[in-house]
Amino acid sequence: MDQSTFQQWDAQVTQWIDEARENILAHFDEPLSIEEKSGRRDLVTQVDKENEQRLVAHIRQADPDAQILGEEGLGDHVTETDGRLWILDPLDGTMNFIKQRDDFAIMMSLYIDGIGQAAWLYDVMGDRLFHGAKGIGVWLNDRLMAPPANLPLSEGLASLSGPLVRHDVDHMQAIGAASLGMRIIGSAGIAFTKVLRGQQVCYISYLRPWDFATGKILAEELGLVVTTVDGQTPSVLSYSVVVVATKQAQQDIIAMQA
Ligand code: 2AM
Ligand code: CA
Ligand code: CA
Ligand code: CA
Repeated sequence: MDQSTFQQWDAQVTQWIDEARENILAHFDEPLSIEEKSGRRDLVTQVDKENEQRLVAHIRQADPDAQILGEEGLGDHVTETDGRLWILDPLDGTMNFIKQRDDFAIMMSLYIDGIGQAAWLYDVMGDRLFHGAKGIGVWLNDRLMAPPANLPLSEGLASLSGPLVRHDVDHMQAIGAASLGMRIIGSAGIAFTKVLRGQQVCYISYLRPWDFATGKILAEELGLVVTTVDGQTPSVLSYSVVVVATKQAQQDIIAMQA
């Protein structure tokens, strides 16, 4: 994608995200309608669904030939990545939204023939939009971001996920112990932003496509690496343990795998 194509999409998508933010804020003081998906920690509200419905409608109008993969299933049933594919998470960190009204994000990105092209990751309460395109750069709001320092695990904070810590406690404890400290944020999107900004050297979590597709484009553009825990390229259509990290921290984490 060339710079002017990115700028055209950026202007449109930024408006859609603003509208999604307004919708979230409009529900702040009302009781939410909350449903369980796979269990008591996996929740969805009417706000997740409304946001997805609106974002899908905008994409359909602006890019009618594209496929759409959205968490709440209001897009398409996507089985291959050929052609244009939008991947979106209309509200990432639903539990944080419900319990904290803080630390949640909106994420969307465009893939073409399986290759990430452009991405928008919005930290709603921090009012920080991380946006950029492959080969063009990443901006935090209107400021061009520099690649974060390539620190090893021993010199940074490690962001982990609650489910991984519960299910793979020894391995996660070892990674945490090798770092300067563990953090659990509860939103994949917000955790990605910490690594993009150089505040944390890695984030490790079980992630679905909409949880990492957007952050992956931004991270790689800033010289970070996004792999599975054994160093492979994660498929944007499957569920895996994903590591986003500095190059050095990723090597340290893979070495602890055995
Ligand atoms: P979500 O809020 O969009 O569902 C919480 O640890 C983080 O992991 C959030 O970013 C959450 O995204 C994501 N996640 C992925 N799979 C999940 C699941 N089965 N239950 C809860 N959160 C999940
Ligand atoms: Ca969810
Ligand atoms: Ca998510
Ligand atoms: Ca979500």
